Amino acid sequence: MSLSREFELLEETTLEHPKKFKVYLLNDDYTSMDFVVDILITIFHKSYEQAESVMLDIHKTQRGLCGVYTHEIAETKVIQVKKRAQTSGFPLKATMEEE
Ligand code: TYC
Repeated sequence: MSLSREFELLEETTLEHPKKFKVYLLNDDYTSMDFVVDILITIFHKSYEQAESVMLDIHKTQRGLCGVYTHEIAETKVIQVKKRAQTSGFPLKATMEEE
C-alpha cells in the first residue's frame, strides 16, 4: 500500500472514531460524600440516584467511572473537578485514561 493511501486510511479512521477517554473519580478519606454526589450531578450530569450509587462504588472500590468523553471534554471535566475541590477545601481528584 502506498504511503499516501496509508495516510488517507489513518485520517478516515481518526475522523470517524475520535479517541474516547474515561474519566474516573478517586476515593480519599476526607472529601464528604455529599460533595462527591454534588460533583456527579453538576459536572457529570447524573441523577441523584445514579450519583449516590457511583459515589458509594468509589468509596468501596477506590475509584469509579463517571463518564466517557472526547479528549477535550474529558480534560475539561478533570479541571472542573480540581477547581471545585480546591475551592471547597477537599482533596478529591479526577483522572482520565484512553478507552
Ligand atoms: N471516602 C469518603 C468518605 O468516607 C467519600 C468519598 C467518596 C470520597 C468518593 C471521594 O471520590 C470519592 N467521606
